[in-house]
Amino acid sequence: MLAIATLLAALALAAGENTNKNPHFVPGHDSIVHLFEWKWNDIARECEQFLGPMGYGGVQVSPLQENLVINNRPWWERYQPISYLWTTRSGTKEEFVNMVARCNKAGVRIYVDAILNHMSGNWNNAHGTGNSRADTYKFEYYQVPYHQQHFHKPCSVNNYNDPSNVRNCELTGLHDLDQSQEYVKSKLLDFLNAAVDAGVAGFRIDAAKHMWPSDLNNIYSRIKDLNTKHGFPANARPYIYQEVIDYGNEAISKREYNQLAAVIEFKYAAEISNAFRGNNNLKWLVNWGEKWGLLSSQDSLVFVDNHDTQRDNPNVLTYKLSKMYKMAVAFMLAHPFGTPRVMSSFDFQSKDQGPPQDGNGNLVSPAINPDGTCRNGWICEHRWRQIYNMVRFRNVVHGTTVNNWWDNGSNQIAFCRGNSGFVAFNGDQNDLRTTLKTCLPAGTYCDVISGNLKDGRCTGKVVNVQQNGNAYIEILKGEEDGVLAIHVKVSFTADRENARATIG
Ligand code: LAG
Ligand code: CA
Repeated sequence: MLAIATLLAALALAAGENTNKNPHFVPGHDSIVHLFEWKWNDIARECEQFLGPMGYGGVQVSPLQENLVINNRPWWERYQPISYLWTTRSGTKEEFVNMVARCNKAGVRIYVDAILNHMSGNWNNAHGTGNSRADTYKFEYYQVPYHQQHFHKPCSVNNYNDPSNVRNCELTGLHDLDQSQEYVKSKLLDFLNAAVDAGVAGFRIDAAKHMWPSDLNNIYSRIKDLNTKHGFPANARPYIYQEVIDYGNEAISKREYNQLAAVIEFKYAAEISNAFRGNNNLKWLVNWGEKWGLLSSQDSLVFVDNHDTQRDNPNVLTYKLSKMYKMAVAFMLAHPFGTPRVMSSFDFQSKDQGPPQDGNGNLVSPAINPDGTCRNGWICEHRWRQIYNMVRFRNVVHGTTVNNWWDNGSNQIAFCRGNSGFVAFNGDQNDLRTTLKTCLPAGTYCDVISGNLKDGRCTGKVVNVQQNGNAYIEILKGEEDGVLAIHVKVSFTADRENARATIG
């Protein structure tokens, strides 16, 4: 009996059940989309109408906790908490609870962006999106309540060679909570546990680098198991991914945090943008993963751009450089490394510009065009065919490895995912026209980057795989996209006489 119990425990650990590293996707679903600044009601509808059917695994939502109202309503006001009430521009508590239930039912998990490090900066007449008040200069947050003694003495984070400075001082003037105090921990835990009760699957931990790993470890260990009423298995721990920006040149390392939970891999994002911008040959991606200094796959939440880097970091690819961006995102989704997060942005011209809103500061909902894309200022990268079809690809090839890597010695690369999928990239300034091994059964396949299968035919490129698994692959330098992807769920049977579409 004991042996069986030990074995079961070991299996659970291997599957990530008892760690904070399992995203708890519903089978047939994968990848997280960050619906930055979306309203809860709109997310609920998106889960039912688009994300669930397309096989997305989850949504990272904007912060749930009440924030300070700031003039001109920049997006970043949401990173200045004033209380733990669930009232924000995204909606009310009731709307949040309703959204989580509807998304779970649609097979889509919800992850909350949790701000545990700090409250607001100093502002006159501070009031919140739920009408809470604060005297920020006196560190009085009446609703929580927090008083001056719950915060570190103010000093500025200004020395990234000094862990105490980074963790005990104020990040850009934001009042820094002292998580070593039991009172502070209990307030944070009440907030996190209420979200677990509502059915969320986990949390992004904002500014994790600015908190002590020992304090975080204590907090994580006291979060409840996920709510079985929302379809989670018994004893399931929340998925936790920590924001630890580590490009390798500071005193604090991501390796102090991956013991506790998953970590957001900023080095992954930096290297991917660098390569797909043409600053590093794509052929080097042959050994993409830990050999590049990344954490292990299970420990890594991976991404191309996020809401900060798309504004602050000129080296990062974003929707604004769409051809290279789509190639980078397609590579992330095609490659098995890490848990991918797709960014879904609103259009912006300047760093501070807030999300689409009306004259009263209410968020404006995205509207959907006939072709499925968004308008009203919302970019909705997650609704771009080249991106949602690669989420589907990832689901279809789930459980396979990268095999039959091919490259031309520079920026044309291709690989198989088992015998289920094949993908090719052309990052060179010349055409790719060559016969490659696709590893797929003979048949006719639709390239899911240039089109879809519609009414029994491909709206984009057609790829004919021969009996030996080879196919002629063409990606011309001037094409809209530099990727081609095929998989077994968008194909015709090999017998052309009764060509029947498989849409599975
Ligand atoms: C994060 N991760 O650690 C978020 O991803 C990032 O978006 C947050 O910064 C930051 N940490 C704090 O949660 C954002 C903006 C900042 C903004 C801050 C607070 O990038 O620009 O600071 O949210 O709203 C703003 C002003 C500062 C000012 C500060 C305090 O830009 O000049 O000192 O507010 O009032
Ligand atoms: Ca801190």
